[in-house]
Amino acid sequence: MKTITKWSAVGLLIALAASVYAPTASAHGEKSQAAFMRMRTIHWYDLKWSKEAVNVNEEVEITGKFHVFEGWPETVADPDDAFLNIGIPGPVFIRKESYIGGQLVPRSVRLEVGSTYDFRVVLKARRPGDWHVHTMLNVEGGGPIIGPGKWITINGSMGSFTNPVTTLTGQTVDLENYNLGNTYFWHAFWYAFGVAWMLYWCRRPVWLPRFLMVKAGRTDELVTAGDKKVSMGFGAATILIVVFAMSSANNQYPVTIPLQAGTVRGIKAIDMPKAVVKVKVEDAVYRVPGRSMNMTLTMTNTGSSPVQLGEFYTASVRFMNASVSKDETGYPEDLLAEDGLSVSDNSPLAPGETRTVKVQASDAAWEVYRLSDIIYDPDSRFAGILFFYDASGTRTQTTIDAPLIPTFM
Ligand SMILES: [Cu+2]
Repeated sequence: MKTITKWSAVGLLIALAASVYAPTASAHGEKSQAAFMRMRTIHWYDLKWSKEAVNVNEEVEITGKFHVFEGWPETVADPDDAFLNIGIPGPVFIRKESYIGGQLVPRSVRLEVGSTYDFRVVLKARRPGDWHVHTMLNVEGGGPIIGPGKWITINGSMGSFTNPVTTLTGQTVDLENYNLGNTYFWHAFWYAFGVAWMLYWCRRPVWLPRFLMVKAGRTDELVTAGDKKVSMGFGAATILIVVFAMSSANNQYPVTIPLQAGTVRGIKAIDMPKAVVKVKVEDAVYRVPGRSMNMTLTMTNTGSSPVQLGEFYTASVRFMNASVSKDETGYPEDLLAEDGLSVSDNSPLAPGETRTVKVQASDAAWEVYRLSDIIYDPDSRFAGILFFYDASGTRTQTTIDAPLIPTFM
């Protein structure tokens, strides 16, 4: 008995503690996805957010580029049917516009593996709060591919939100409440109609007397001539109301179109210049447990100006070499390793020169975003982008891809 009391008390304490301790989620879905899939599907880069705080009804623009990695995983369907989405907890923003390659993309698109695209999404603030906004790509047969998320604050009150749209019939409506009254009316109307039908019969005793009369063979007496008339009335009224309401809807909205759908093909990719710096990954390892990965790279500069390695990007995390490049886009702090990239010899690589260097990408993000969990993946290969800069700041990029081997000792 005493033990039961004791354990009940412990249980109560745990329940209490659980109700008090509610950590706020700072990433939303991507951490739990397989690390090698995050590294080997979409590379988001050059992201920019026009604002970090807005009022209700104001717009935020997210622009950037994404590269569809050549070594797309077998377990994710090719992005033949993909949709450029935004990851937010419900419509706290509405999406006004989204573009890929300058084309408006309200529908699914076909993307080519290996291509790079630019995108632009215009959001309009709706619900006050601090929201973690991700760009993401939904791939049919593959699920959501989540890009980096940034916290954006919305101030004001949701009551003032409006969403005006002008139709081709010249009428301006507010989509926030357009047709709401009409929907309420017709659902309430038919609900009341059904209730009236039930009330008509429930005025009289419903169960036992009727049951006994049916048993006694007096079924016919249960439905009177008046009942039959009322039933015919209900039947006729239903059909008449449907027909008249339909024709009045047709009169009031003479121009209507079907839902517009269908995958958009022929999305324009960016004409990417050939990689100026050729990179061979000699080996790539990471320590288990640990917060960094180490690569041995053989780099050859085939360009015409000396370059230095400034950044390594993989799975939304940017490892920067602070002496070469700095972020000026307000990149999400938890994904930005401002000086997370160290290179054994990062002196300018002259045109024509080949050099083998040791590169370490190190940051808490490696563990926080569970890239270290590649140890659990059935394909221990990584991919990412290296960004090189010449003295004038001109950037070139090279995609790398190689096995990633764990070290334990
Ligand atoms: Cu998030």
